[in-house]
Amino acid sequence: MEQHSDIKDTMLSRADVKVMNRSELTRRLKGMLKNDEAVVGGIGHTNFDLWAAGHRPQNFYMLGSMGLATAIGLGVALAQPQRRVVALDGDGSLLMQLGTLGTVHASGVKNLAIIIWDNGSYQITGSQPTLTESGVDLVQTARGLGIAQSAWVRDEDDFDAKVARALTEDGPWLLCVRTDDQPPAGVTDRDPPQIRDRFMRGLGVKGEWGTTMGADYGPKG
Ligand SMILES: Cc1ncc(C[n+]2csc(CCOP(=O)(O)OP(=O)(O)O)c2C)c(N)n1
Ligand SMILES: [Mg+2]
Repeated sequence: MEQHSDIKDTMLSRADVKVMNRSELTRRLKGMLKNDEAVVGGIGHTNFDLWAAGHRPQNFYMLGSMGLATAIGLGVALAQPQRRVVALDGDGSLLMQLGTLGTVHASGVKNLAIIIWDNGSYQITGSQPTLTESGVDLVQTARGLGIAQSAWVRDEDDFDAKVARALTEDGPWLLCVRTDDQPPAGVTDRDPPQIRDRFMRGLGVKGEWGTTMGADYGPKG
C-alpha cells in the first residue's frame, strides 16, 4: 500500500468504514492463505465462519472462552516464529480481554495479525450491544496498548490489501472490520479434543495418526 493511504488510514474512525459481511470476508481471508498460516478463530460466530470457509489443519476453533483467540494466537506465534499467525476475535471478546493487546505489544512478536469483527454486539447471545456501539474505538484502544499497526478496514478491497500486508510484513497487526448482523455460514463440529489434536498435527508438533510422537503431549507425572 502507498504511504499516503497509510496516513489517511490513521484518521479513519469506526463511523467512516463500510459495514461488511463476516462470512464473506472470512472466505476472502482463507483464499489469501498460501503458506500454512495458523488461524485461530474466536468463540462463536467467528470460528463458525472460519469452519464454514473450509477446514484447514492449521485452523484452531475456540469454543468456550471469550477473547482467547488473540492470546492463543500469540502463544503460537511465539512458539513458531517462522509461521504467520492470524487471530480472529469478536468485538465483545476483545473487550473482555483487552490486556492481551498490551502483552502482544510487550512480547515483541512480529508474525501475528489480529482481525477483529466489530458488529457492535454480543451477537451469539442475543445481540446485546457492546461498548463499541457507545463510541469505544478498538483501533485507538489497540494503539494505546502498543499495537502501532492498527487500522480500520474501509471496504472489501481494503481488506484484501491490508490482510496481504499483515501476512507478509512485520507486525503485530490489528485490523478492525465493521460487520453486519447476518448469521454465520455454518457451525463448527463441537469436538474440543479433536480440534486440539488436529491443530497440533497441522502445526507439526504432533505426529501423524498411528505414530507415537503424540505420547509426549499427555499428562505428565
Ligand atoms: C466469560 C464469558 N462470558 C460470557 C460468555 C457467553 N458468551 C459467549 S459468546 C458471547 C458473545 C461474544 O461476542 P463477540 O465476541 O462480539 O462475538 P459475536 O457473538 O458478536 O460474533 C458471550 C457473551 C462466555 N462464553 N464467556
Ligand atoms: Mg460482536
